[in-house]
Amino acid sequence: MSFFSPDQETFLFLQRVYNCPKVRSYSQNIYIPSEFSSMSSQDGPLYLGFDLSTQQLKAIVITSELKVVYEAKTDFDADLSKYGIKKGVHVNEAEREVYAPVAMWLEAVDLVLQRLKEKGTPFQRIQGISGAGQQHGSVYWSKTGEVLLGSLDPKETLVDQLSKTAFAHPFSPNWQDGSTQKECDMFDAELGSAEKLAEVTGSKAHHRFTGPQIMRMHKNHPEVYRATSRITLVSSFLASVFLGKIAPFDISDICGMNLWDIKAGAWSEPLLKLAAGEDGLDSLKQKLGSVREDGGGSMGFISSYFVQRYNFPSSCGIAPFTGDNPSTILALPLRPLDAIVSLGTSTTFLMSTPKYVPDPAYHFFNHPTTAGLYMFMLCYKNGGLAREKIRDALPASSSSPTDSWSTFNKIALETPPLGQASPSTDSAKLGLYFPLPEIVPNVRAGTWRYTCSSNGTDLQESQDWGREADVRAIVESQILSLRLRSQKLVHSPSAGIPPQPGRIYLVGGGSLNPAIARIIGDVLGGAEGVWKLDVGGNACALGGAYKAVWAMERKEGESFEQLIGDRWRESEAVEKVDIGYRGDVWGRYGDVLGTFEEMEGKVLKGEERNK
Ligand code: XUL
Repeated sequence: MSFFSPDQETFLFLQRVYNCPKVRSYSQNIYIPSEFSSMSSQDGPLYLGFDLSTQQLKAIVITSELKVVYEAKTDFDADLSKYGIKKGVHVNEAEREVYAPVAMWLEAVDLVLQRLKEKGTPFQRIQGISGAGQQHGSVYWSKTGEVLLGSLDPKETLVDQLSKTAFAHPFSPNWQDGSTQKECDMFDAELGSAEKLAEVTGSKAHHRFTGPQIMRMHKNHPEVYRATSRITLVSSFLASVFLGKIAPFDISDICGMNLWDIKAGAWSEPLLKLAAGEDGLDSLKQKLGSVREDGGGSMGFISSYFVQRYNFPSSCGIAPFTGDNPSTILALPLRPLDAIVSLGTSTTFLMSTPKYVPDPAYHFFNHPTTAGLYMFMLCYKNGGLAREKIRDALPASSSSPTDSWSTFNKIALETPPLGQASPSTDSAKLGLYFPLPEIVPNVRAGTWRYTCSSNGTDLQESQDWGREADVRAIVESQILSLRLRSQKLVHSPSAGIPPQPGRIYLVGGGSLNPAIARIIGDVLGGAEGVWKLDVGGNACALGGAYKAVWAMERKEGESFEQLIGDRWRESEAVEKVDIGYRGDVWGRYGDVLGTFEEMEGKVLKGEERNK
């Protein structure tokens, strides 16, 4: 087994970014900055963070000391069903199109601010705003839109003033859209291969990525493309509304477009040309506009619309808004080697890392605040729903009929690792459970079961092994996939401990499940344990609010990790739910990790045959 330790350059870089004892020793983290400790919470500055997600617009107001003081949300289905959406979007099954009405988002902004006002939010104290948008979605602004943004009448709503003429297209293609297969094939081919595209832009081509979406818009609706004066992402759309002019792209969210050359720090001209078709490179360059390298600071003061309508101070700064995943890693002072596992409907795995090792199976983005760091992301389609399917096939528990997970959890914890009561005689069970077509790896929907020996040899396809054995096998298989794909990014956290994450933080619905936490510890390790991040489903909006604090209050050269690390109160935000690394069991999963990859390879080969 090879043990990676950070090279000298990486070590010095990390020391600079994290040069803060409070970050290294979270448990002593009860510091309140002296300049604020004398102020009562009645008069200090406040910061506002947004999350414009698929189904809701959430807003969260915090103090300089990171204390949450007000929260409100607009729920699209509950509050704005007049737009005819379901779960926040329209779906055109025939074309696999998924899109959201931009007017609905504008209406949601006034509604959420109205709700904050009704809760008594002292808008006059808000000194900075930042936030997040669902990634990849694009908004097509007209020339009139740019002008209108800067001259809004505070007596009228945003939607009344902007929805009719400010956009060249009334909808924003959504990240769930699957309509761009042809465009993706052309993107993957343009630089030579999917591997090359991933190397340059951080990801191979994906249906939802903005470049293929713009290309399809240009092809199918050239009149929309030509009437578009500016294109924003969802993050820079929301920032633009608050800024009163089109905001530049954020340096992290831009990596979700398949258009940005990460290493060169510039647009990839061949890819822009491809998307712009016969309208040419310059047409798209103009529509995209500039990119802001700094994730902090202020892009300008808040639009007078909000000053007059809601009483924001005219000195309130607008910091860059970023994507929802980059914003989630800002909900705590995440250190390199620490990982966030988001266990929602789908599974997302996030790490902040100084290493750039792109691969078509995953995503790299620039880190949203810290130059030289990257965000690594794995984004699965199958997660909670796949586990629920296995759960629902089990008999209901008579002892705790109200806890739908009790039978599943009991079986998961009582089943030995890899389903082997005796590792020397029993075969290890490995499965893949994808009720939805998966992207990691890229295979159609299906279930596959294999066995192998404890040392990973003798991989054999297996028959159905019964509902009970599927329980532990599905959780193990989801976590083995995370371990397989993150292994190049981790190094040994301390002498004698093999390469693995430091802390593993769980967020989302599945984070409440003790059996999953335990199996994560067994399979993935976590030298400093498995933790539940307890921020009430608001990690992303909270990350936006923390970003606003850092953006406005940072001292020269002060990193996000230093500033937030100093103010973050661990005991109020996280709870240890498993000890994490246990050498023996972790080693057993290591012995079959290569075989797990071999099994995926076999399934992928079968996929080729089925095409
Ligand atoms: C990430 C992705 C989703 C969206 C919406 O690539 O598509 O996570 O950001 O949450």
